[in-house]
Amino acid sequence: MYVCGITPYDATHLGHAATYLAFDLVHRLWLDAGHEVAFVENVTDIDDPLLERAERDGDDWMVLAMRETALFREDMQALRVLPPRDYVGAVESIPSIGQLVDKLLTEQRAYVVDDGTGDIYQDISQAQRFGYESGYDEATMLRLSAERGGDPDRKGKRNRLDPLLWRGAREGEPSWEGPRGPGRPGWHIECSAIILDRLGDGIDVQGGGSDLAFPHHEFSALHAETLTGSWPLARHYVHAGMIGLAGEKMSKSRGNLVFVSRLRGEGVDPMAIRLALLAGHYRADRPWGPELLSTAQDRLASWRHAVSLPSGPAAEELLRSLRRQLSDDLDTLNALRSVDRWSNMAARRQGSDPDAPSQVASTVDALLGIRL
Ligand code: 5CA
Ligand code: ZN
Repeated sequence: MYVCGITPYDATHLGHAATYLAFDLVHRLWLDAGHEVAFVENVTDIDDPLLERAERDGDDWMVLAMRETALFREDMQALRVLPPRDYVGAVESIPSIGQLVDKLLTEQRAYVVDDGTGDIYQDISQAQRFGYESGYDEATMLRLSAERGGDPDRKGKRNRLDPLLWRGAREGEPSWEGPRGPGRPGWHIECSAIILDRLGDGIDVQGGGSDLAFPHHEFSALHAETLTGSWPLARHYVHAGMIGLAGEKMSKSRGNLVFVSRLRGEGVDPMAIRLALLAGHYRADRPWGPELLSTAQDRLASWRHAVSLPSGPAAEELLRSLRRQLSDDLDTLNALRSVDRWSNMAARRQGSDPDAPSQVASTVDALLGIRL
């Protein structure tokens, strides 16, 4: 499983957290099923938004990236997201990215724009299966490309949607030795390179939020498939819904953010944050609100009370229900209700199994990542 990581120019907000929690449930379910899980995540520690933020705040981009990456890892740990096997940066992957871009150029699948910038693009007109990942039509692709970091109006490209593989060095921007001169990597090839290096082709899950369905996952897949000749890059492209605030997607560019670290700083139990985010279905776009958190706090308190009792109803049936519900497209809504039911019965002193409270606590911890 490969999950697209953060671009570390701002702290982890609840939208990021919700997306990583969804894939953490997949990770936990696979471990529970006895699989050995190869889980890799990147951190986009060089890209336009990071440089823009560093410039705006008079920060060193590298210091900004290191600081926000460290904070993200702390937040994930507090939320009990199991860490990836490999956590890989874009910068450390540059030598490998350079080799891949060189191969695409040599095979004439990519071209250098003829305007002295040194920018390199992949020529999508040669790709047979381009577009299968998102399934969007061309007009939608053009619109989303313009909104999400692409450059459909850039002069000198062969096709408007051609994705940037390598950006030639510009005055005042960091650069590294590259396939045809200095520069820095494009966004999508970063994830293709890390996937191919760490997992190989034919992964089970490529994950991220729904805003990555196009262009990012489409082009990461295209780059990798062109390089290996094997298709598809991932058996499942899995996209989590967007968390919103006051009717808009929570995003760094809109500035309507609720940060995990802020809530933690205010003394909110990270397990309540986790529970609040799991109370919606991972694929649904859904709003964040204070009532979500207070419901989760009450729920956490009643679960904690129930597992502190000397006995309760046998834990086996709850374990079976949780496995079944989570295996059904991560049906967390019903999974949480199952735990509610067990807790209510235990609180009413129904069931006399003295092992049940501790067994339920470990089950809820293992499958839902909630420490009671
Ligand atoms: N570094 C790239 C991926 S290679 C990137 O998209 N970084 S990010 O910091 O912008 O987003 C990190 C993850 O959080 C992505 O999977 C993105 O889809 C997800 N995400 C961003 N905003 C939200 C939101 N409001 N709700 C849910 N998930 C979100
Ligand atoms: Zn990615």
